[in-house]
This record gives sequence, structure tokens and C-alpha cells, in this order.
Amino acid sequence: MSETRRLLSPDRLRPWMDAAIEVATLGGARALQWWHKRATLTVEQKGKNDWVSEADRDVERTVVAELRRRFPGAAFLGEEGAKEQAGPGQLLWVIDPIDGTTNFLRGMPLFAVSVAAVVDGEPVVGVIRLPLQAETFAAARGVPTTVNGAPVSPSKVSHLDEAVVALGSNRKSEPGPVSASYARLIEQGVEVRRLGSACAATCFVACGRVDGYLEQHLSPWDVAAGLVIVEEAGVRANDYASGTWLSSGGPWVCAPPQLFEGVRQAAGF
Ligand code: LIP
Repeated sequence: MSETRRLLSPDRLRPWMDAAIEVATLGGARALQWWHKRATLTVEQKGKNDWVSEADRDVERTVVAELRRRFPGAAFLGEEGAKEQAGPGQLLWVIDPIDGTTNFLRGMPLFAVSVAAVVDGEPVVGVIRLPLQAETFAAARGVPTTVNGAPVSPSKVSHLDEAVVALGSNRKSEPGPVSASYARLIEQGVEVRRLGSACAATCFVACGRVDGYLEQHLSPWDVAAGLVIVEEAGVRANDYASGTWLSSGGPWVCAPPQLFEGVRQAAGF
């Protein structure tokens, strides 16, 4: 652990978390404005079934501008824009302006604004705003996870054949491993959900709405905040934030401790 990271006590991280809560809420309000006029949006294709619109860009600009005003020395990594690198001990904000863009554009009422603080490659603050549900999940290292300020706890389900597990997939991952993990889950009697937002699904693991989440490949902005939110809620996760995760992303799996090994084996990574 770097000296900088060692000095980042919960008391030092709380002001960052409070700022992230305010800014994610601001971003969420902006996203809701676009939600109500999404029929007017021009949609562009970034790749197969991978979409972006002015709404994603506008929310990211809003979130980055406000965080830059409050943290002038920070670096920024966002899905739709900023791709800055942080130096040793430098604060890096990792942002997904609208996670679940396909849901958003198709009118499916589940999407999220995600804001994470990362130091020396380690996520230390995570905030995810679900604007339509008016819910804000927040945590920091040493600061337990809350939703709208209330403590959360993951599920106590202890057998896979009683579990509900969310699964995500996208064109960055080969269909074979995805359908294989799906097959392994349903063979063990698991109820599978496909929610279309990695951030929302990860928050649902933290508060026990689902008993696990897995996706073969996700980008850093899809996971950085959720990783802190689930770990500070007592959920186990794979070693996602290692190596070159900030530039290449990777596989993501998380579940309560009593189910983690079963869900990880079903995921196959
Ligand atoms: C999406 C994730 C989803 C994944 C999609 C995409 P986006 O994030 O939430 O789980 O399957 O490919 O990564 O692009 O809407 O921010």
C-alpha cells in the first residue's frame, strides 16, 4: 500500500464521498431531464449494440466540470470523454455518466450515474445514483455502504438453488463463455436476471436484492464505484482492480461470502 493510500483514512475519504454524492445527484437530475425528452435525442452507434447520445455526453460534461471545480488537481477517466492518466498519489475520478445507455434510450427504467475516486490504481470511494429510483448508494474505504444514508446488507441466501443472480453480457465478450455461465447457473437452479446496467446490478448485490452479479468483460467505469460499494457492504468480489484494469477492463463477479465460490465457478473466471 502506498504511503498516500495509507494516509487516506475514512475521515479523509468522507469529504470526497460527500462531494461525489452531491455531484452524482446533480448528474442524475441532468439525466432525468434528458430521460423525459429522450425521443428528441440523436443516437450514434459506437459499436454493435453499443450506443451513445448527447445525453451521455452532457451528463459527463456536467459531472466532470463540477468535480474539476471542487478538485482542481484531480485527473479524470470517463466513458464518453476524458481519458487522463493519474500520477502516483494523484486523485483520479472515474465516471460513467449513464450506465445502462441501451435501457435509457429504449425507455427501460433502470440506469445509473457512477462516480468513483481512485488513488494509485485502487478504488477508494464509490457512489452510484439511480435517478428514477431516487436512490444513492455510497461507500468509501472504512466507511460502510449506505443507500440514501441508511445502512445496507447483502442477502443471507446460502444455496444456489434458492439464489437470484444477475448476469450481464456485451459484444466485448465471446458468446460461448456467456451462454456457458448462464447454463451453469440455471443447471444449479439459479433464477437469472439480465438487468442491462452493471452499476445497478452491482448495487442490488450490496443490498440483497440479488445474490450475485457476473459479466465476462466490463470497462473500468462500469465497475470502479460498485466495487467499493459491494466490498464495504461485506460482499466478496474478484480481483478486478488489478494490473491494467484502468485501460483494459476485465471480468467482474461479486456475491455474498457464502455464495461467492459457487457464483464464481458458474462464471468460469
Ligand atoms: C453497459 C453495462 C452493461 C453491459 C453493457 C455496457 P453502458 O454500460 O451496464 O452491463 O452489458 O455492455 O457496458 O455502456 O450502458 O455504460
